[in-house]
Parts: sequence; structure tokens; C-alpha cells
Amino acid sequence: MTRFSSALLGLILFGAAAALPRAAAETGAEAWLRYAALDPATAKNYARLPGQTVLLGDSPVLRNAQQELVRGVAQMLGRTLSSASASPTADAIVLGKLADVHALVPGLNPPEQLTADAYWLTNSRVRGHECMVITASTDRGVLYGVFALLSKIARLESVAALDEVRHPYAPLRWVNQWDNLDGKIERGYGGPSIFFAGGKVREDLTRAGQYARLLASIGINGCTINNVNADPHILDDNFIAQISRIADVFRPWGVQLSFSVDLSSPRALGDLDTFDPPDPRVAEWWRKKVDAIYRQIPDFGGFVVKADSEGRLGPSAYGRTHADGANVIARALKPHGGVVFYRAFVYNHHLDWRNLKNDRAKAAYENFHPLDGTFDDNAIVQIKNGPIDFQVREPVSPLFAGLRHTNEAIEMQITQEYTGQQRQLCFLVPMWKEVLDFDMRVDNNATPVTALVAGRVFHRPTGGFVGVANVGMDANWLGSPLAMANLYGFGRLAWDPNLSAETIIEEWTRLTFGNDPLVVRTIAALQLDSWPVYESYTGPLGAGTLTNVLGNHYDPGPESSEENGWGQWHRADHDGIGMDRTVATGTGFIGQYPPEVQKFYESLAACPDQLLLFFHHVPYRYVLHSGKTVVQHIYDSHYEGAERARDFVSRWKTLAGRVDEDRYRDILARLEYQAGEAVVWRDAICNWIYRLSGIADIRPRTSDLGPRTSDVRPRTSDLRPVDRSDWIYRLSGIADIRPRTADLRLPCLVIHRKNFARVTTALATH
Ligand code: GCV
Repeated sequence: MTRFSSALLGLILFGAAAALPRAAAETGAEAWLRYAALDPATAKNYARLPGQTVLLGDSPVLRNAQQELVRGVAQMLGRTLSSASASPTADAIVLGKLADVHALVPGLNPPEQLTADAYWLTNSRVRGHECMVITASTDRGVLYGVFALLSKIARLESVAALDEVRHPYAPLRWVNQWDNLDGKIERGYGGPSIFFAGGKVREDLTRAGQYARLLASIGINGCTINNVNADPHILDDNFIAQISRIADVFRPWGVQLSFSVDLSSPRALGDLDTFDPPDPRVAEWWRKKVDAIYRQIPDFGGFVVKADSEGRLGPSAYGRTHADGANVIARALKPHGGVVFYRAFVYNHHLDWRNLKNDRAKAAYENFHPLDGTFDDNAIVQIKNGPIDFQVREPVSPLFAGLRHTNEAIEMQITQEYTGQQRQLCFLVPMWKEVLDFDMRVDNNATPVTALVAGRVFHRPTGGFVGVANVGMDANWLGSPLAMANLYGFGRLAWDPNLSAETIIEEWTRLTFGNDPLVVRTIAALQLDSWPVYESYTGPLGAGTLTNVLGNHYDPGPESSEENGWGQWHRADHDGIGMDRTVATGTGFIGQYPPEVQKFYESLAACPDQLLLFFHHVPYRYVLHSGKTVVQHIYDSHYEGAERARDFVSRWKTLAGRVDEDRYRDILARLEYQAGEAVVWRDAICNWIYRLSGIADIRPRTSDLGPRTSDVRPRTSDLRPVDRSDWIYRLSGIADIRPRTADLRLPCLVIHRKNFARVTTALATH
């Protein structure tokens, strides 16, 4: 292209973009609660929304509900709601618990009973005025109703004749944060902790309060503030006093605070010489500790416990069971109404890899199924969605069907540890939907996982959903604007797992980027495509994410899975690939599922392609249902995945001028970077599989897929060496990666995440 023609093209493009209304720059801090002003014509559709609010009752949560309503209406519709106390003096939006509403309108009854946290939006004549009523059986339910109304307005839905009751699907809808007391976050990609810095609770907890507001807006009612690899000092008396300040900023949003504890705390803190659960001194220690917590945090939610896992101490130190460990804490919490989430993520990470019968996937069921019925009623076994560890694709954990007399909760990972670490786009709601909808066929009946975890199948007193969120101090919380759809989606699914991924992403996109149809269509489609695309160039056919499992869980590193005790094996050798987990010839893992599911997975013919290598070891030339051989599928999916990742860039570019400049550029830079990383992955895995199998790709490939991140030289002025877990750009070709030595062999430059956008722009334009 000549200089003149490119200048002309630039002018045309500039002109086209200039013709569109320019959106103001946004940081993403408001997430889906932007309450962006509607244009006057659209705002007219809400002209009949009453101009007054009446708050019945008084509590921090109710006051927040009213303020949120006033704020949302002011920002979106440019109208200031007045307020009247006790009774409307004009058409009004009446907020309050049902009992208080009844005092005003005795006959007003919801079409169905309002369970805890459920809300009812309706219309009624109150003392001669046309009113919209937002009511619930709890203050928190009223707050949820307000958020629901505001969300409708932001998404341009009619609110004219509302009459809807919405119930949460399960009582427990919590997030876990893996924040350390020094302010770092394990597997956090959005900056340092919003709670802790330098071993203390932060002085300024503004962000913690804002986070609670975000959580409340999607129905999350609990937040565990520290790493499951817990520092025992969180239970120091002076620390509890500090933590109570976090509870103070959560409380007005109806978010219960909880924290993770180390089971060995009675001994680790030097108070006792033991932490043996049945020892009466240990029980007394927990009782006193818990009483002290409730004196300072009366609405404390409870504890999360990771024990006998990845080096953490646990009840096995004394030959006790996990139920013993959970119950000693549960009993201390019981009088206060608290709960303990006891994690089922218990496995031996020193397994002998030479023994083909060994299988980490079996660990949770083997550890917890025999204990069914021995956990107290306020203990909940918290089970990761799959039997390994948040891989890009896993079958559901069989333990969900293995506990009939025990409360359970599903743990899903919002932070993208194995799915691109927020540097790459991977919308996880479609994956979670597959897990939640999976029919376990318990006693040969329809039994979706979602009903099991909510306690509906075996009539458990409690249960629910836990998401590992790991937001940080970055303005946009998760470090990447598009990744916030995962936090939103988790909350929406925890509230209503029957929502479709399409509905959720459309809601989120409208709330986050506005209602321009092209923007909504394009972003929603990109998000919905992103998990399959990420899977296609990282973890084929259920083999697991073929990443560096000994290091950053991000770069390609298929060889790191083998020949060690961690058990994330794919068993790839010169003849074939995949873990034989069958009952007939393999590890027997499949035998942990109910019979109908066993049958399905045990049969090579019935097993779906996408999980084939999770359950079976097959030769490379094994023919899939798709008609392709395994090895050719691996080549093809990696090339197609890289190509589709490159297409993300052009799809995003259609939104130039329609999305505010800051977010537009940030996302563009990320997608360009991802396109490069997909090529890195493609080449690494294709070379690895060729080396192992000796079978060549049957398709001629052009490598005309744009630059990979390793092929281009960033300007050194843009680079700043920092922690190696941050951005890594390889400056030499990396067609052949051996992860165990890669760090030593390959020259690396590490780029601070703050410089990321500048560097990727430099890369793309180089
Ligand atoms: C908090 C994986 C992660 C760890 C995490 C652990 C867990 O192993 O890599 O960072 O520890 O899961 O869930 O406990």
C-alpha cells in the first residue's frame, strides 16, 4: 500500500468512526452497574415510573436498597426520586419487607411464598396511589429486587406491568478469594488484594465495600476473604478485630463475611500441643475462638477448610477422618448459625506415576464417600466441578452423586488459572452449564448436578455454589474487562442455574457495554465462542489443559504432566494417548459414577469425543465419532483454534468507535496477544504430538496466521523485568518446548502487566 493510499484509508476509517457517537472512556470499575444514561427518547419509555420512593422499615441493607434505586434512576433516567416516609403521598416505588407492606396494603399477597432472599416485584394501589412494590421476606431480598429492577431498565426491558417472584435456587451462593495476608493473591490476575496489604487489613476498604455491592447485585450472599492455604494468624485476636472492619463494609450489602482457617491452628498458634479434633481441649479452643469472632462480627458466615491437601495439615495427622475435622469446627459455629465448608480437594500429590492403576481423579470420592452421613448438618463438603483441578474440560466429579446424607456445594473457578489467566478470552459459563446440567442418573432418575448441590435431591438442609473469584485492586477487578462476564455469570447461575449461557451473556453485555445491537451481538458471540476456541488449541479431547503444570499453569508444557506425582497425567507415549480410567482395564475411576453414567463412559463407542482421552487410552490412529483420527484431530483443532483466535481480532475491530476508546484498545490488545499465543500453543502441541506419534499432519499448512508473540520484538523501552509469573514474551522461536528445561533454555523477557497494552500494540504494529 502506498503512503497516500494508506493515509486515505486512515482518513476514511477515521471519518467512519468519527460519525459514530464517541463513548466516554471507562475503566471498567463500575462493571455491570454502570447505570449509563439512556437517550431521552428511550428514557421516555419509563416516564410512568413513579417519582417517589417509600422505604418501610429501617436497616443498613434497606437504606442501601433505597439509595441504589435513587442512584440508578438518576443516572439512567435523569430523574431524582423524592422520598416519603411510612406511606406514599404520590405514585411511588414502595420498598420493604412483606410484613411491613402488609401494614400498608393488608391484602397484598405474592402468588407464591417468598423463601429467604426471594423478592417480588409488583404493582398495586396503595392509599390511593399507583405504586410499584419491591418486597421480600428479608431486607436482602428487597435489595435484590431493587437491583433486578435497575437491571431491567439498563437493558431497556419494560417495567410497566411487573408481577414477578424470583427465588434463589440454593441458599448458599458464595465467592472465595485466595488472598494472602501480605496482599498477594494465589492465582489472582487482577492486582493485589482489596482486603490485605503488608500483613494487615487495609486501612482504606472502599474497594471491599464496592465489591460487596457488585456481589449483592448478582445475588451472592457470602464472601470468604482469604486463601484456602490459610495463614493461622488470621485467627489472632488482633486480626479478628481488623477483619471486623471488612464485615462492616460487607454488611450493608447483605454479604456475609467468612474466612479460611488452618485446621492445625490450635497448635500452630502455640496455644495447645495438639489439634487432634476429638480432643476436648481442641473443641474448647475452637469454641472460644468462634465465640470471640461472633462477639465482633455477629453475622459471621463461617469457615472454609482445606486440610490434608497439597501439604496442608489435616485430621490424618491423628488418624482421624475429615468428618472429625469438619465437625469440631461445625460444633463451635452451630450455636451462632455459622457453617463450615470442608473442601473435598484432598489428594496425594506424591502418587507413583509408574503405577497405571494410580489415579488422582479417584481421590475425592475415595476420601469422602465412605464418610457420607458422618458430617454435621452445618458442615458442607465443597467439591470442585471436576475430579482433577479446573482443567479446560473435565467430566463432573462423581462425588456429587456419592453423598446422600451430607450437604454439598460445587466449587467453580472464576479466576482463569488454567484457562488463560485473564490474558486470553475464555467465557466459562457454557462450561459450567454443561457441568450443572449433567444428569447423574442417580437411582436411574433424572438428577442434574445442580439439584444435587442445592440439596434438592436428598433433601439436605443446605447447599449451593462457590466461585473462586480473586478480584484485585485493578480498576476493572479481574484485570480484563471481558473476564468480568465470568463473575457475573457465576452469580447469575448460582441464583438461577436454568438461565442459558446466551441469556446471561446478553444481559452482561448490555449492562457492561450498552444496548447497541451490533455491540451486543458481537461481544456475546465472541464470549460464547471463546471456551471452545481456547480448548481447541490447549486441551484436546479431554486430555486436560496441556500446560506447564509444574510452573505457571499458562504456557504450553505437555511433558510436565508426566513422570511426577501430581497426577495430571495424559499418558501420551509413542503408541497412544489418554488415561485408561475404565473399570475393565484401567484405574477404575469410572466405577465411581452411578451405573448408567458408568456404562456411557466405560464404552469406547459411547464415550463422547470431547472426553475420550480423559477416560480411555487409545492409539493415535483411533477413529473418533467425527471420522477423524485422534492425531489428525489434534493437528486440525490446533490450526482451527489459532485461526479462530485470529478472527476474534477482526470481529472485535468491527466495534471501533462503538465502544469507549479505553476499553476498545485494551480488549483489542488482549485479543491480538491471544492470537499470537494461540499460534505458540498450536506449534508447541503439534510438534509435541508429531514427535511422540511419528505421524505427520495430512494437511498442507501455510503458516500465514499472523505473528506469534515469539516472532516479534517488542521495543525494549516498553519492557520492565518483574516477577516471572507475569507476562512472558519469548524472543526466540519456541516450536519445540520442553517445559522442564524451557525456562533455562529460552531467553525470556518479562513484561509488567501495566505495560501490557502498550507492548501488545507495539507487537501488533511491528
Ligand atoms: C489455593 C490448585 C491451584 C492452587 C490452589 C489449589 C486449591 O492446585 O493450583 O493454587 O490452592 O488448587 O484449590 O486448593
